[in-house]
Amino acid sequence: MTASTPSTRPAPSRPIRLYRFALSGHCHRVELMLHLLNLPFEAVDVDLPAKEHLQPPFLAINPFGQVPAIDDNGVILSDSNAILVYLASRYDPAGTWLPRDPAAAANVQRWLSVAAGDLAFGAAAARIVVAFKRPGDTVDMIQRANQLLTRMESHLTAPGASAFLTSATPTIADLACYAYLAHAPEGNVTLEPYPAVRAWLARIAALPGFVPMASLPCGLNAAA
Ligand SMILES: N[C@@H](CCC(=O)N[C@@H](CS)C(=O)NCC(=O)O)C(=O)O
Repeated sequence: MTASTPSTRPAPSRPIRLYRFALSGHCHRVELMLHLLNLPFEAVDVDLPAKEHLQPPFLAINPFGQVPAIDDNGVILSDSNAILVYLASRYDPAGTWLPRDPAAAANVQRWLSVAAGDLAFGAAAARIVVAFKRPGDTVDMIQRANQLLTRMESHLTAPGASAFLTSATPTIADLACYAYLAHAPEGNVTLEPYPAVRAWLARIAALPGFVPMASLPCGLNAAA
């Protein structure tokens, strides 16, 4: 491409179908990526309380019976982090959201693993118990969430720390970690002791095209 060639970004030939549950942080990270990349999509709400995700039509899309999943003109994918990798690789050829440099890509992957590990079993799990009245003892979950938040606070305030988790510009690592931390108070996890984490969350929320996940009036967000 020469300097005079207009830059063209690949676009789907038809809107991407996103199977989601609107109160799921796993789904939110995918929906956020679609918005930030300005990709056309249609949301298909899967009724988790009615167990629609365990019925044959949805199991044909994701045999694991979980949202999110996408159908991009016949490319059917599930697992939120895998979908983020796909969308960034397919529709962001500049590599802004998923760098190609080996070390930079590995640093992004490291945070995707955090999102699927400490975050999922900590803050996200506590929110599920509190918000959706699932059985479970939140003590260990909240402790795990605070351990992660303490580590993130150190990471974001270390000498030479960047504005986002892995670089000066946001990547899919930031999107994967955003929703369940922004909504951690709904699971009785306070963000009060973590000013750098709160500032990082605010930087993500200020990105052009950002869309929030709906807040739930539970946990620390419950009306006093
Ligand atoms: N590893 C999966 C986890 C997705 C997940 O846990 N989805 C939840 C909603 S937040 C779900 O579909 N739960 C239904 C179930 O597991 O029965 C991902 O990253 O997409």
